[in-house]
Parts: sequence; C-alpha cells; structure tokens
Amino acid sequence: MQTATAAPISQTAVQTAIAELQALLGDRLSTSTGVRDHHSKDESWHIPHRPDAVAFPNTTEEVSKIVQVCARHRVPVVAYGTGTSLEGAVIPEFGGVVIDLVNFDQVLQVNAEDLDVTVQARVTRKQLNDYIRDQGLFFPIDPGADASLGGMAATRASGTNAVRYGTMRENVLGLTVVLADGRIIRTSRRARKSAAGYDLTRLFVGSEGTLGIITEVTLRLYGIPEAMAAAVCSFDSLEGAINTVIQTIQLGVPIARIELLDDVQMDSVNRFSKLDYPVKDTLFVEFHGTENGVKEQAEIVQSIAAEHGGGEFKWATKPEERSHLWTARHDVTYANKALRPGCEIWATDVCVPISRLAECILETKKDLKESFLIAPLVGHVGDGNFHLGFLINREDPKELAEAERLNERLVMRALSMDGTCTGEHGIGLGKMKFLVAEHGEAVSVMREVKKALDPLGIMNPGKIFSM
Ligand code: LAC
Ligand code: ZN
Repeated sequence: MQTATAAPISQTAVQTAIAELQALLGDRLSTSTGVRDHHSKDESWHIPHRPDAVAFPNTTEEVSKIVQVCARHRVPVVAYGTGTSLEGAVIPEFGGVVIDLVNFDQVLQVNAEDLDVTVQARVTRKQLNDYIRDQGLFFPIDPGADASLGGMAATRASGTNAVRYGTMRENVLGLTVVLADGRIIRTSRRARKSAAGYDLTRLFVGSEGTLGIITEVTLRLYGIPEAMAAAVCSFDSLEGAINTVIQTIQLGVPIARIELLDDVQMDSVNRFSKLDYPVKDTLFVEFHGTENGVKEQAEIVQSIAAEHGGGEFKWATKPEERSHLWTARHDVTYANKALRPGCEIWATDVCVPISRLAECILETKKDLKESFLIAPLVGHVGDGNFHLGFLINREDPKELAEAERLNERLVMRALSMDGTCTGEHGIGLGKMKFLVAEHGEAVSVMREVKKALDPLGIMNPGKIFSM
C-alpha cells in the first residue's frame, strides 16, 4: 500500500469548510455515512477511504465556488464521476470534499457537420452514443465500464476501439476546467488543429484530477461505418493468436478492434455472459468500412489467422449478436468477480511496443503458471496493451503479496521493453511506485507543473506521485 505523506488536514478547517459549503449548497452537501461510503471507493481492490463530505454542484461556477472554499481552508477536493476507475483514482485518500458531478449530465452541443460534440462531464459513453446514434454518429472510446466522459478524459482512458480510433488523448478537442484557485478555463476552441500556445488540453487529459476539475468536454465524433462485422476466432496456441495480431498491425490492416482473451478469461466470459465459445486462447475482432472494405480486411486477417493455428471465424453479424459479444467483452471485470464470490479484482494494465508483445505476454503467462493466484488475461492487443485481473481476497496478506510480486514483475518486464506501467487505467494509487522507474527525471517536471497549478496540494492529493 502507498502511504502518502502530506501535512495532516486540520479537522477544524474541514468542519469550517463544510459549514460554508452547506450555506452555499443546502442539501446538495451531504455528510451522511451512506453517501460518504458510496464515494469512498472505486471498482479496484484498493482500500476505501471516506470523504468528510460530498457536494453535488449544478454548474461550473458552483464547482469553482466549492474549490475556493476548500482552497481557503486547505481541504482536499476529489472529483467523482461514475466511480469506475481501476487504480483508486477517485478514492479520497486524505478525506476532504468529494465533488460528485452527477448533475452534469447534459449533452450541450452536437456539431454534426464538424463531427464534434460538447458534453458535461458526467455524461457517460453509452449515454452519448444513444444521443447521437440517430444522426448517424458515434463516439468510439469504450473502457469496460459505462464511465463518464469527464472521468475518461481525466484518466486518459481507451478501450477496444483505440487501435483504430485512438484513445482519449486523440479524441478530446477541448476541456472546461476549474483550477485549484477557482479560475475557470477553456483549454481550446473547436478547430481540428491549433498551434496556439501550450497544449493544455493534453496536460489535463490524464491528470487524474490532480491539476483541476473537468466540467465539460469537447470530443471528436465519427460517422457510423456503412458496414461492421465482428468475429471470434479460437487458436491452438497463445503464441499463434498474438502473432496474428502483430502481423495484422504490421501489415497496416485498419482493423477496428482486435482483442485477446486467454483460455481462463474465455471460461469466465462464457459463464458470466452465457456464451459457449471454446475455452481456448481467442481473438475477438471487428472490421469497419464499406462492404467491400470490410470483406477485404476480413479475408486478410482470416488468412493470417489460418497460418497461425486459428480456427474458423464465427461471425456475429446481426446487431444484437455484435452487441452481445462486445457487452460480454466489456463485462470481463464483472465476470472475473463472479468467478470467486467476494473477491476483489486487481486489474493490471501494461502496454508495450507491438514487436515485443508476444515475448511480454508469454513470459507473463510463465509467471502465472508458477503462481497459486488465478488471473485471467485480456487485452487490447492491437495496441500492445493487456491486463491481468488477479482474483484476490484483499484481507489475505499472502494473496496481496503475491499479486504485488507478479504485478511488479509484469511492470518491470514492460518497462524493460520500452513499454509503460499503464496503457489506460492510469497511475491512481496503484502505479505510483513505478512512475519514476518509467519517467526518471521527467517526474520532477511533473511535480513542478503540479506545484505551479496546485500550490496548496488540495486537488486529489496522494495520487500519481507524492509531493
Ligand atoms: C478492460 C478493462 C479491464 O479492458 O480495462 O475490460
Ligand atoms: Zn482495458
């Protein structure tokens, strides 16, 4: 566990801040145990910690006022969307005030002709897609959970479509952010390109609430492709599946999705989502384009797969079948939880250059074979990104120590291949100890940015790095 060191927060200051916030928000400021408990955790294994109060603002200006009160009393502020982060990003480690953005649920402006949209931060990815589908548009970034778009921007999330459409890094055009002193800024206009000054959009994307609170997000949209086809292909060996991916990417096939699920993960998905695919190392793939384009891409990938011990492609062509397939894929964390009732999921997340992917996964599987822990493997392998989901009882020190050992070996392996300790889940609490190993001296620059924008250290303290 990380034991962050920061100046202790004065309880008198917290109580004074709460009284001021109550005057500002009335019953939209809660100190009830139930509400605080709900905001003490995310979907990770990390130990919950209760905030002192939870605020439910209605506007960006109200967020600014809340932050100003907290700044005056040096009380921590943590933004909260859907609570679906996987590395403890929203856990208020030092208490303070959680700002729940639940009322920021409006799609503000769809610019269909420009293929962009501005939403309030708590609009979720599915909510946005339901809203724009009729206009023939979609937003591709899809982490497992139906996360909020503000939270996805804050953690630089991605998902299964990133291999074709990029991550939040490529798809956020601009943000409205409340800074630690209450200033409200807009990081960019809607032009697709800009060379005007520092790129603050990218600074805030992935800053995990440590530099400011995102209240509005402008995103790129895409036209729904004319044709889409998804398929499942089982392999005789894990190596064969991975090499199929590597060759597909190296050939430049514009595949929309290419996901690897190992045999353990397939068993878990079959049980949870009532599917009956073979319990083998498997690829889920999807092609987007014109009818002809999809056909051509599919033929290329089928022939690559056949050369690597892949079986028949089982096509999911009807919209319900495709949707069932991808929902099953998105639900892996819930499926893994159901494998061992009462367990927590320690979901790791490394990403390596594609040429090193086979080596990285095969060495990792060797570690797993020698361990007593169960950890299904799933990944956005077209990006070189994969996860293990350790099924652990977090009260058992032996299990925790083993997950920590395996996780550390995995991260160090990825770093030795010029990869990263997190492709998409973020640093949060769980990856803090690897940040210097990954970035070296660059972390000191990050600290300087943090000090410049949040000199009092009130924004989501104890995350990403200690001060
Ligand atoms: C997923 C989460 C674990 O890929 O990132 O389902
Ligand atoms: Zn993922």
